[in-house]
Amino acid sequence: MPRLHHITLVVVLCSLTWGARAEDGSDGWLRYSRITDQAVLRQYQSLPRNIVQSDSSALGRNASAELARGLRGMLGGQYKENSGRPDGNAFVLGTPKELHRLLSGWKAPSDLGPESFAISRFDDHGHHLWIVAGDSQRGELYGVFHLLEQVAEHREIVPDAESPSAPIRWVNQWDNFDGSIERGYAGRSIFFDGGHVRADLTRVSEYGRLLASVGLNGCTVNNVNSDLRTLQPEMLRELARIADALRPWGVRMSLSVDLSSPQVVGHLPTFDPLDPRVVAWWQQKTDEIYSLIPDFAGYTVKADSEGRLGPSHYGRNPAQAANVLARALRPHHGVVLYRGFVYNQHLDWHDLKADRARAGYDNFRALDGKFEPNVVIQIKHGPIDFQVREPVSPLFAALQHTNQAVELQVTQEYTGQQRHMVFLVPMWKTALDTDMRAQNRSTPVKEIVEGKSFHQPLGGFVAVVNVGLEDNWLHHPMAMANLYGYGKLAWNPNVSTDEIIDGWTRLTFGNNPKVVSTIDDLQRNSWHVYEQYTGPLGLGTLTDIIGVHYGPGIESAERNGWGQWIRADHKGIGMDRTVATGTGYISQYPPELAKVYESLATCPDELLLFMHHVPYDHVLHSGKTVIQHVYDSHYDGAATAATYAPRWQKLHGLVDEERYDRTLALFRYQAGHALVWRDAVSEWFLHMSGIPDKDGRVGHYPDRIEAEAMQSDGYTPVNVTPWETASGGKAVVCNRAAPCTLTTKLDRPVGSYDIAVQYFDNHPGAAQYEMTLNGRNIAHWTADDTVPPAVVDKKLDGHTSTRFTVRGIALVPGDTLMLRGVPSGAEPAPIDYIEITKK
Ligand code: GCV
Repeated sequence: MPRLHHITLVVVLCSLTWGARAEDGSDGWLRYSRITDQAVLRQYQSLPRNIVQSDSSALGRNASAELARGLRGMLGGQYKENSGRPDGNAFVLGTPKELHRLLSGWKAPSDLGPESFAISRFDDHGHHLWIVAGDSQRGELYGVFHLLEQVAEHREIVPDAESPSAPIRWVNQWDNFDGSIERGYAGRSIFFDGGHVRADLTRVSEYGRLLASVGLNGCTVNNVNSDLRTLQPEMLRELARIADALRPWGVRMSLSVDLSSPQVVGHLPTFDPLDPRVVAWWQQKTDEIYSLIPDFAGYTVKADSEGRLGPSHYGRNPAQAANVLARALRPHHGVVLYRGFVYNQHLDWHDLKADRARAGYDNFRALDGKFEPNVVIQIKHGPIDFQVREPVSPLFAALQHTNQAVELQVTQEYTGQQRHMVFLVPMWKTALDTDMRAQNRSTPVKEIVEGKSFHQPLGGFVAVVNVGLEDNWLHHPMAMANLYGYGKLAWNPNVSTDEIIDGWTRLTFGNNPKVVSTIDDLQRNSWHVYEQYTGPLGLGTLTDIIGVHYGPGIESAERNGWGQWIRADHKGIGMDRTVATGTGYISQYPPELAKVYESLATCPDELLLFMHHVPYDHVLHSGKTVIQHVYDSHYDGAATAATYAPRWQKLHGLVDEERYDRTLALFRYQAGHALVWRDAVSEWFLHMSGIPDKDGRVGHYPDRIEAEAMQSDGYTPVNVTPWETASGGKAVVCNRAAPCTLTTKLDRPVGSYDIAVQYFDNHPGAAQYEMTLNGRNIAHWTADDTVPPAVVDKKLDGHTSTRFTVRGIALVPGDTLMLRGVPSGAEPAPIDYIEITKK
């Protein structure tokens, strides 16, 4: 090839490669991908190419740079940024004061509240201007992201103004200084490593940008189970670097602090919040923090909960503790987010009146009105702990003279840990829209936390996010919809689920109608589907609650002090929380709502077993019995999860390969794991109730061959615990260095079949599996997934059970199928069963 052509080809290839940048998910919903549709481009052709930034703060500069970056990415061409008076058509960014300096004739909108923005058109000396005005630079930045979102969704840019629902719109990260993340499922911490703040904080700044783009303004960067070194002077100096990285995005850093710090860090003989030395210590420590971090947002406090020390140690209450911190923060405009998650984890299971759900109300109700004005009680949306379904916490209606924030969880601790697709916005909206009827009037949770219902000055929204170092932040490409959706709801809790998911999909995967409608549909229903196969009727997630909270582990809920009981016996199931015969929890709700929950006639089916103990043959409003509902919902949910992969496959070629492949693999995994859930829960209920499934599915698996029933060379049977997480309660393992085999003769009629192998993928270890048919290799795979993620689990159980399916295999009677397992390290190539289904 002549040299010149060679060079040309290299240039062309380079630009092609550059144009088709790898879609690893790191841009989240801020992809700014080039618009190629000419009709769409035409609607933006009159947009200015000049950007005038009227102020020179870091935030202001970021706002104009972001506008240039976004428009350049989507529309192409160059954008000039400057700060002088516009000398042509331009975007002009600024606060009213700065804008007036440049454009004396421009009038600021009268209702530009805190952090709000207004986008308007203005003609000045014949120049057509788009003004992005923010009441502060933060508002300006929000206006820029809003404008860019319109373009990315191919919408017309129109004058618009928005303001946030509430001042607190924070995220919490449960990151530890060693770099691990409690309940984090996407790799290690972006903030910490090896006991220190990371040297490279690029990802932190990128995270700040993502948060700002959906209007979030605060980030607690360390675990609420706070490291006792957090407030040491040298650690604070390191932490200040994180605040520096977040500041240009208008995100203020806050820290989780342990209330024993005056003793541990300050070497005082006490941490009693009422001791004057302790009061002085908090004052001095807070001043020290502000000298390093002038915009420090405040403290997040977990105390007297799950082993953390707290004011109860000295017979003090949460208000006495919170107020000491609040008084120290107040001169600096900082706040205390004191968590309402205070409960006794050593409850007496034998006591039928004991009830963990009561704890929030019981601990805080009497303190209403006793907190300083810069204290906010941070309340998990349900009274237990982020289960797949809970009623809202009664504490929201009980605190009428205290600031409140609702705590949600983006990290999917009890909802599939970002290995299952579960779009949580519908769940959060159910909670936020719940009308608590406090004072016998409309008081939806969203309006309580916004401060509207009881006229509180502060309040808002917090979500535990736990992004990690993985490229795409949360592991599952679909999971970022939860972070985006959380931000949108915190900004405006009245925005609809449809609007949120549609916006996210367009920004994340583009505007192709087929792509948009497919992803929107998949996401929209995914919470309901997950609830169907993991814990219907208000039972909560039927997971291993004293372990990793991932796969099924039904009985783990019972007979311990944690109080996530389902109180199942051979006759019935459910927590009796009624006033009449139960724990009295229901009385914590305002009377109108309590009345609905107290009566079996009005209690909604989806919360029935949270509120009542009933026999298995109790008939629901739907007309089904409880037991049949449990069976049906598990079968229906797993069947719907099995449709995700084939529906996704219809998008092949319409979505970039990287995210397409990753999502497909996760959907296939989810389909298999939904079956693990389905079978474990249904079998367990069959065993407990003794009532058969009227459709004859539970306990009857005609297409299965148990591993322990196959002819073995080297494989030995083992009992699996809990028993319901393996078919027949047993599996086989290869406990020798050499490979083991299982062989069986098939007698299937001639036809095409899918052959699924249910096996266990332990972590660590990478066992190899091979399947042969009449000596011919038909499949080979490695068990090297991290399921459940980031947790070393050597056990065979509901977390590690998974499946591999080989499709479209032609069978005739008399075929010989052989499975060969090659153990690796701690992984003995375990197998549960094979299932052969006709295509
Ligand atoms: C950070 C649940 C989680 C814990 C978490 C706790 C909390 O119990 O399992 O990991 O601790 O909630 O919210 O404080």
